[in-house]
Amino acid sequence: MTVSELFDPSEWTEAPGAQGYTDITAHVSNDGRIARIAFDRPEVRNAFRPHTVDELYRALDIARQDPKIGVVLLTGNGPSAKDGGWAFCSGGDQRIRGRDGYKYSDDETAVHDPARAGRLHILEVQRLIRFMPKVVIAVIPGWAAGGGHSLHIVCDLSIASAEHGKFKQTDADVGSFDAGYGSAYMARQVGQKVAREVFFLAEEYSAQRAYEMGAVNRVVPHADLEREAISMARTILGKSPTAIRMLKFAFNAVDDGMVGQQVFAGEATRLAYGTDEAVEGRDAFLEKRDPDWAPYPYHF
Ligand code: S0N
Repeated sequence: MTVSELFDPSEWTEAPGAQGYTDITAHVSNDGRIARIAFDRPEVRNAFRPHTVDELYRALDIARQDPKIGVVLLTGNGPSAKDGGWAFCSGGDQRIRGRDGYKYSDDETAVHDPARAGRLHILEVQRLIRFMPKVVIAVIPGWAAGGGHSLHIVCDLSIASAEHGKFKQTDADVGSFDAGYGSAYMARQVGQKVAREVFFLAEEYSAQRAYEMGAVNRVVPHADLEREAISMARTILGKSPTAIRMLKFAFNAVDDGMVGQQVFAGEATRLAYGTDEAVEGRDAFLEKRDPDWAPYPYHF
């Protein structure tokens, strides 16, 4: 079965656990170092329902915990068999939105679990992307709209199809609003005036315009999109994993307040644990003696 017209099956192996997914696909490059996770609902421009978000979170978290994976590509399969349209993601599935949020089932007679009603758990996916110690690249073959627009904004890098990459922040058209990373962080990327225009006017703009405003890193011919994304990933994989992780969290920290500081400091602590100095502290405690800090200077 063809996953997507842009998907090269010779590059990828199905990710562990991916057989059960219905709304996404998940693959790992043959060398195990890149994950490709894709929305797989092209007939609705890859809109997500709660079940899609559950699968997406699971696939991203598996990639986060896989020590070989250094880069995650997040994309949308296509084109739509209905009309040939391409999409990265068009946000929340409006067909199943109720007064208490998005429903798990579009069957009106189904019994809904009140504990799951109204959960805005796409925001949990945004935080997972933001805080995973790996580079996440949005690979945009078509529409990035609404909550799909926000997902690309929160990714570390974005690469878009020159022919089909299209952007539109429709939140205010349908009565929703991403008042966190989707808007405030976009303003950090492109400036307040431009971000406000994108949200307040909700006009379509091209991949080229997204590149000019600084929201997209590269615009490439449609047929080359995934090849270029893999090439970007391989360049990043040639760098020090620790350097990339520390850089990502350093870029985040300035906007993430004490949580950003906590994440960055957690990584610093991990590094510190590897020093002889930290080992001396632990050993002194376990050996019930005073630590000997003499070999460890106050660096200047
Ligand atoms: C993407 C658009 C611009 C594409 O236009 P185009 O190419 O003309 O295609 P269409 O003919 O419109 O669409 C093709 C088929 O796909 C269906 N469809 C498209 N998007 C959706 C969607 N989001 N939900 C359900 N169906 C969708 C069309 O209906 C059509 O189907 P048929 O052929 O059967 O008619 C255009 O489609 C568009 O504008 N789509 C809607 C974009 C949108 O408004 N999305 C929702 C925005 N809001 C969110 O995403 C909220 C996200 C969220 O969850 C969140 C985020 C932060 C804080 C809280 C939340 C929260 O949970 O609420």
